[in-house]
Amino acid sequence: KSCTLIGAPVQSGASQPGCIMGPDAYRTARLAETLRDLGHEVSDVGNVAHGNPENITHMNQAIHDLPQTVAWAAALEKAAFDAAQTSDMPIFLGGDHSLSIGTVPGISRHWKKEGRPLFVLWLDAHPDFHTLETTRSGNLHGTPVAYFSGLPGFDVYPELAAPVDPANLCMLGIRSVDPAENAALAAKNVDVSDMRAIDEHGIAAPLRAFLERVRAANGALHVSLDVDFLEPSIAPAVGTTVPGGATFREAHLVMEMLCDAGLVTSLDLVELNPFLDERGRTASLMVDLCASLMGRKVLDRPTKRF
Ligand code: DIR
Ligand code: MN
Ligand code: MN
Ligand code: MN
Repeated sequence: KSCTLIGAPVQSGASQPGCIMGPDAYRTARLAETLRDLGHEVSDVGNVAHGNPENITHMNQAIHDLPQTVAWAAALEKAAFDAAQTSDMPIFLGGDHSLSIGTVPGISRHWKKEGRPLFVLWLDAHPDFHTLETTRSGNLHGTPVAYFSGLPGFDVYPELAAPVDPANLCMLGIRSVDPAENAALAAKNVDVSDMRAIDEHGIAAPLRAFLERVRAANGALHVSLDVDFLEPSIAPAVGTTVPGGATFREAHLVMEMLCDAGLVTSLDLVELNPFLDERGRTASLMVDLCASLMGRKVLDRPTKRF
């Protein structure tokens, strides 16, 4: 496959700085070389830059860095749309999760043009389903899914060319949900498997059911992988750790099943904060998960070629 690495050093959507270093941490952890060793053609197009932020305000006084986050969204929407024209697999190197305010709408615009519905797999401790009215933290990384799903109240974000149907979402790993998010997820009947459900049924069952829906609809599939999806003891480099996350094997199994399904068309790697890492272990784990998604197998590591 032709993979395009696109750096998105966004940190305006998070509460603490550090995600700005994410793209270079993935490069340092040899993401490009790892994917090339799996037989893929990889180009790293460097980091996206945003234009001048406009003077945008919102009634919700908790919100911080709205102008910069909107400027990132506009730049990343275009970068994502452009990359999707030429690449089999745009991979966005975050950056906090507010980058998906740009990447998912840009990817979705591309697939609308191609006449295929976009599905989104959200691997996260959090549903990121706040509107600008409901966010209490004011951290805009908590808003991308509500926005790109077309919920109202996002007049100051860029207009969506192709909202994602909430019926095309699947969330796995969820274990920290604010009351307003919970109400909105229920109202939209979003497919959420929280950690309690995963404990009981395993992580394969809900993923398999979702992948069958994607395949039946001839859908494209965007995967958004938040570091805090993972158990903090194996992935400490994230500002919003929540205990009880996906284990090493649960996370690799998700990636291996996604690889086998052959449906994934784009990927976000988000919320890595290298300032909080332990000698690059979280960055390396994220690279290894990406490798599993892109074809690395347990039984023939490391260089099976396709
Ligand atoms: C919390 C935490 N729901 C908030 N959100 C996220 O700030 O709105 N943490 N996305 O990663
Ligand atoms: Mn997130
Ligand atoms: Mn999260
Ligand atoms: Mn937050």
